Amino acid sequence: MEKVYIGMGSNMGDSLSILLNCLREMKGFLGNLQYSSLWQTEPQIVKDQPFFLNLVVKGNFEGNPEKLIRKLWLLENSAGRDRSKERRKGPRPLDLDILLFGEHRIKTDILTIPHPAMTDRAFVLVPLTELDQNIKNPLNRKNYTDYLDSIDNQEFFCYKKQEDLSDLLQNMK
Ligand code: PH2
Ligand code: MG
Ligand code: MG
Repeated sequence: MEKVYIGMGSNMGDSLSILLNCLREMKGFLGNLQYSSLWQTEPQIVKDQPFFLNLVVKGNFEGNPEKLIRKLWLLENSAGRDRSKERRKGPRPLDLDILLFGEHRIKTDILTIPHPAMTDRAFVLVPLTELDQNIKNPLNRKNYTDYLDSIDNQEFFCYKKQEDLSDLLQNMK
């Protein structure tokens, strides 16, 4: 069993419902699921697209990283994502990225873990460090909170606090 961190994002369709549904589904294969607050974040890389909703979850996963990414792809698909029709780094109804898989360093055709871009993205680092102040980059032992200092301005706002998300999830049952 490994402790995994997954970045979640959406900026197409009813993003809040899509993310809540996805959280509910992930409880089926991630033990002791915990999540950050939900943040509204300025689009990065491709700037001319709507703001995103982003959060980070952590949980315990039984199986290898390929098994996990295949489960995440199924969830992306069921939220209406069609990679063949979308712009690279552009709008998407659901994006699920494995950020960390225990302390493993992984490079295969389909996966690079730790996620190579996470260290310069406030929309990942803010929710990640909200969940855990003390996690370190397995590549260099640097604490992820330290990367936040060197990030230039990226606008983001708290959209739902952790406790409000948990109320919303409770009410779905
Ligand atoms: N995802 C992207 C590109 N840009 N910007 C924000 N704020 N949040 C994202 O999740 C995001 C992005 C491609 O995956
Ligand atoms: Mg992504
Ligand atoms: Mg992705």
